[in-house]
Amino acid sequence: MSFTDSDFRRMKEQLKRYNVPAGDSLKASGKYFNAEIASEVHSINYQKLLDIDSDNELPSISDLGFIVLKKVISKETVSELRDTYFNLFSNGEYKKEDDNWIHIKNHVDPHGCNNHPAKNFVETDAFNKLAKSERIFNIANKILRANSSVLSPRMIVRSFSILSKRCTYAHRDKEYFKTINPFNVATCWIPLGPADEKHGQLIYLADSHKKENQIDDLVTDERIISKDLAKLADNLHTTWLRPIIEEGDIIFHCLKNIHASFDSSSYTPRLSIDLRFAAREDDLDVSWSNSWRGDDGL
Ligand SMILES: O=C(O)CCC(=O)C(=O)O
Repeated sequence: MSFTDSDFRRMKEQLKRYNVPAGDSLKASGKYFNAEIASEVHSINYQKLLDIDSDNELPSISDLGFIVLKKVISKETVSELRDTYFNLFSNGEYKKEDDNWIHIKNHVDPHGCNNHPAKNFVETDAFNKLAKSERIFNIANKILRANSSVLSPRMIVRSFSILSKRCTYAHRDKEYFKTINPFNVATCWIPLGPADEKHGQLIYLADSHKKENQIDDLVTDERIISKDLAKLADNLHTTWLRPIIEEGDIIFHCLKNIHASFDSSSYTPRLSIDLRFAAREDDLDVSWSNSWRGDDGL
């Protein structure tokens, strides 16, 4: 495939916006903020997790806020899912070059709305095979200390790049997923491909799940907490943590931890899915019983 001169001009213009001044690191909603690399207590190898017998020794997301599971998904599965997703677009929105998908232009419809293909992706066999895989359920059971955890039917897909108009604002999942026992529910975030400091990955506000009452007062009518990540961290006397995620790794986080993404500086899209697992059927949010659509308000 080849790019036109105007493609290159547009890309150069957009990349100029990302000349980060010294001392600053990342940008969210156009504003700079800093994030520390999350320490190793926040990550565990998939096989090691499975080998833990005693509940007391399992990592606890109600204590840690989030945990990265290493080496869960194969490179082939990631690549198959990326191909499945980007091939659903038929008007030149994405192009594959040297085995790498590149975002060329936005779809005419908003993400997952009207004829936007994101909502078809969650119905594909490839998507469902991964979301309902034994490996993911094994992790959910361990994290929730459950024998047979339950997957909420509403499963979300997101794709961000330098062409995205917004990122994910700071929020807690408990504002969206209503359950009688938030500690019996966990979100599983699965990046499909690059998810690092260039691609607007998920970041977590350290220990924010332990400041629940203080944070309850900050939640806006739109259910978000802030678009200004630096100010939020300062006000709560804490820091943003950026987990290191390699291809095949996934994250589980608790519903009370504040998390966000930040502006991508890449044309390679950050594709990801997020699932909700509950320890028991009764812990599910019944308003999440339908298939995801972009206009669900999430
Ligand atoms: O992928 C994102 O940017 C947001 C995901 C999220 O907020 C979640 O999984 O709870």
